Parts: sequence; C-alpha cells; structure tokens
Amino acid sequence: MRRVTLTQFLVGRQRDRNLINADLRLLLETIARACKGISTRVNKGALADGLGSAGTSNSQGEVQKKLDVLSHEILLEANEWGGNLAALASEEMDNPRPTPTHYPSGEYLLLFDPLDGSSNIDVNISVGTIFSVLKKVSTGPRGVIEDMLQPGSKQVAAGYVIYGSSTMLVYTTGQGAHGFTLDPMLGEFLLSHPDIRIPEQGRYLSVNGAYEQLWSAPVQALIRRYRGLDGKREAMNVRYVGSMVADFHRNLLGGGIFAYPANTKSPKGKLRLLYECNPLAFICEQAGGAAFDGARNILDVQPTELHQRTPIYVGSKCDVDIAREMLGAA
Ligand code: FDP
Repeated sequence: MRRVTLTQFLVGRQRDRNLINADLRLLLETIARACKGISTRVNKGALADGLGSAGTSNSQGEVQKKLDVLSHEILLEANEWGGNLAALASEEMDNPRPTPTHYPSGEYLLLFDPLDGSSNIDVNISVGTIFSVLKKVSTGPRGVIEDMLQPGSKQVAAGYVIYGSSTMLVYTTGQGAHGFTLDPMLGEFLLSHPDIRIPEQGRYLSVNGAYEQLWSAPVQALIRRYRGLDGKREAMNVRYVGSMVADFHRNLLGGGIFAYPANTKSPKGKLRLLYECNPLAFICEQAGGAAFDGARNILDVQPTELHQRTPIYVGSKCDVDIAREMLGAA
C-alpha cells in the first residue's frame, strides 16, 4: 500500500480545504525534519556520545542531559530562519527568544520541550519532543513574552514526537489529531493513524504512586477510585513509564488517564503548562478526550509565566470527569 507522507497530507489540507496556510505548513514540516535529526541521535544511544549529563542546569535548576541541550539546539537552528516565526521558547531557555533580526519575522510563536522524559534517556526508554504554536498578539516587530502567555485554547497547532520502538509524530491544527510513523529507510513520516479517537473510558492509569503520602486527601481518594480500591469502579491497569509523552501516547491510543497531581513537595505540580500540558491537552481534546488541572480545563488556564507548572489529569473523557467530580470542581 502506498502511504501518504506528512508533506502530502499537509499540502492536501492546504490545497483542498485551506485548513492550514503555507507558513504553518512550513513550520510543521520544519519541526518534523528537526525531529528526524533528534530521532537519529536518540536511536544511536551510547554510540553517539549523547548520553549522560551535560554538566549544566536549566533556569529551573534541573540537570541538563547532553541530548536535552542538543535537541534544543537542533530545533532552534531549524526554525529560527524560516521567516514564519516571531519568537521561540523552550524548556531549556530562561526567556523567550525573538527571531534574529537578520531574518524576516512571522506571525507564529513556537514553544517546545525539546526532550521530554530525559531522565530516561540513559536507560533506553522512550522519550519525546512536545511543541505548541501560538499566534503573535503584540504589535512590535518580533515576539515578546506577552505573546507566549496565552491560554492553551489559543493554540493554532500542537504536537509531539515520540522516540520509541518506532518514531511517531502526532499533531493537530484543530481539525482532529493525526499520527505519522517515521519510515527510517525512506526518512519520511508516513500517515499511520489518521483522525485518532481516544476511547471514552480507559484501561490505563499513569501516575507516580510514590507520591501518595504527599497528595491531598481528595487526590488520594481519586487515585484509589481509579485503582478500584473503593469498590466503585473496575480497577484500571497501572502503567507509568515516567516519560509524559510515552504515557500520554499509550493512553491516547489505548484509553486511560495520565495524572500528575500537585503534592506537598511540588504544590503546583511538576509539569509545565505552556510547552507540555497545553499541547497534549489540545491533542487530547481533538481526539475526543479532556484535560483538567484540578479546578479548570487545562486549555482555559491563563498563564502568568513562561515556565509555569500545573497539576494535570489528561486522557479519556469519562476518566477525567471522575477527577472533576471528586476534586470538587463542579
Ligand atoms: P523528566 O523529568 O524525566 O523530563 O517533563 C518532566 C518529566 O520527565 C515527565 O516526562 C514525566 O512524566 C515526569 O517528569 C516524571 O516525574 P516523576 O519522576 O516525578 O514521576
């Protein structure tokens, strides 16, 4: 069977229904190309001298792995010259970076986590890249922080690439979520999962149970509910990789919920709103699922800082609704 490449799929959407414009298409293609480069480095593992710590920390005090830094640079270099972006921001940067003045400025902003789950890199477990695209709202020539601080409902595109047993890209521009698998022989992403739909109710619960003592009583009761321990529902299967992209991807295809609640050590949760939770929430909603922060829909949260953290419950709609009900958000 002849499969549709990512480029063909995007061109089709641009041509037939004008669902994306040329600048956004270029942006998605450039991200995909950069991620092929990251995939190659991740796949080479120990052979590419990319494992281990870079000996540096990011602005949030987290130790950077060599591949974190490399992936950040690959994405930055690939994207800053195209003329379609006004600014970029990444988990590995203190502040947003306006595109260099010797290149034209565009109407989009790219926010990304270059290598999510990087504590898993050294032990050959799936990691990923997550990205979010917003439209510039400020009036100056280049993008500024105000442009980045928009709620997730304003995203015009979002996606992730998972570097797993195969490399896959999943993206949305607000007309469904579509998955492509990298054919390493062709070097192309090929359409493998058109119009992904997450099951209404899921099988899998992904949560780090080691924090149980640190959760609030309602969160403890919620997780007990998912595990079937209060006798009110069938127990879900607990599966926790510890790479958000991998856990999210499994649950997107198989149904379930990924939860990273606030705890007494991380009172605001651990995961970043702008470039981790918002893009995955957008994809999940487009696939028929939901995402919630314990009080509101993730996509409705008004951000106040670039590296803002948030608790998250994301996945199958019925399972997220249980969180809404039990955490008293009604
Ligand atoms: P990591 O620190 O390895 O980058 O984004 C942060 C993240 O991984 C997620 O991918 C993952 O779900 C989570 O942290 C794991 O955190 P815990 O070890 O606290 O469970």
